[in-house]
Amino acid sequence: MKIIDLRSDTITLPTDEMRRAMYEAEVGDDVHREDPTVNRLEELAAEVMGKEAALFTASGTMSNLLGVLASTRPGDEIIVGSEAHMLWYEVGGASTLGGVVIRTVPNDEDGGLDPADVEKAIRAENIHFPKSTLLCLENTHNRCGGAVLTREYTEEISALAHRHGLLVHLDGARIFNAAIALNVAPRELAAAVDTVGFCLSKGLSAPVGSLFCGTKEAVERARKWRKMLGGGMRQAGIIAAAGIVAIEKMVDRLAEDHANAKRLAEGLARIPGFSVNPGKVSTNIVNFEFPANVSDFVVKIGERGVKFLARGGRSVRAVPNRMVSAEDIGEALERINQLVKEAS
Ligand code: TLP
Repeated sequence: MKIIDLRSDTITLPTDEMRRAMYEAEVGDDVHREDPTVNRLEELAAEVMGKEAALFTASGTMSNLLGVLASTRPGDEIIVGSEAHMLWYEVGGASTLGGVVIRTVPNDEDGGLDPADVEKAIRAENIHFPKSTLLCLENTHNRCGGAVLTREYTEEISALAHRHGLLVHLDGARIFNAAIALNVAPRELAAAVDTVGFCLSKGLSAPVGSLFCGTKEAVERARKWRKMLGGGMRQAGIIAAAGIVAIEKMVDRLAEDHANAKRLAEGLARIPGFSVNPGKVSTNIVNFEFPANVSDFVVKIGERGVKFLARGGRSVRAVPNRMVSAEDIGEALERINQLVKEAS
């Protein structure tokens, strides 16, 4: 039985071309900035995001943490969406290691924040208050089903933050998915923000890594923090080499994942009892609810070789990725149909 793994795009394995590039990578000690492959990856990332500089980091979590550390001081307050990955899944690093207060404003279902809510959350100067110094955005938005933020929206909300003296960090773990969905260059989606992190090891299929991008000054501050966190790596060109292939060769194919996500959502919508809105699926993430009469859906369908991520209650997440073909989506739907028939 073929395993169809839809838990996340993080499960994608490196391509043969990546493995060859890793084998052949020219390397040096990156703490001394002597790894030519890391340097090339960082230059490429800065160029693609339209920023002055970039830093290779271990993970998306580290890039987001560096976004906080590079732009705030302990005791500051950061404004984050109520559904943000930074709030839910990053172990509270911003408050534990950055010493900042995390203030949430509600995310709408399209991953955005109401400018009026953000404005209300920004603190006035008052002896009793922490200082609001950073607004955090997410594009695409993980918990909001891969929703995309447009360039126009990002500009509007960033201008508001800047007017009040805040900096803006964008969790762009899947910014290439947003760029493909909107048919714009990623640098357009990052133009208005001060710092942006993006991942190599999700849909782009590299084995490890993320890039933190911003001004030279912000990236130098982040470089020092990365060292303190134990993230100064030595011959990191071995993994950076795969990242270069990811950026140069793997972006356009994300459209296939988006088409498969749509196909999956449309198929699920036709199965009695499933609740999903295919019209809301714009990238590679599908959030759906399974029928009330199928208990333990994720476990049972997992036993039939289709892996999903349980989100709590009857809510489930699927993330089509390079390891899953259009035929696999059809096969997954067939196995789900069968399970539902047996349950009713
Ligand atoms: N998300 C993972 C899990 O942590 C849930 C996934 O499978 O989707 N920002 C966003 C928007 C993310 O989705 C993720 C990873 C990260 C940051 C963190 O990236 P890593 O896993 O590289 O630390």
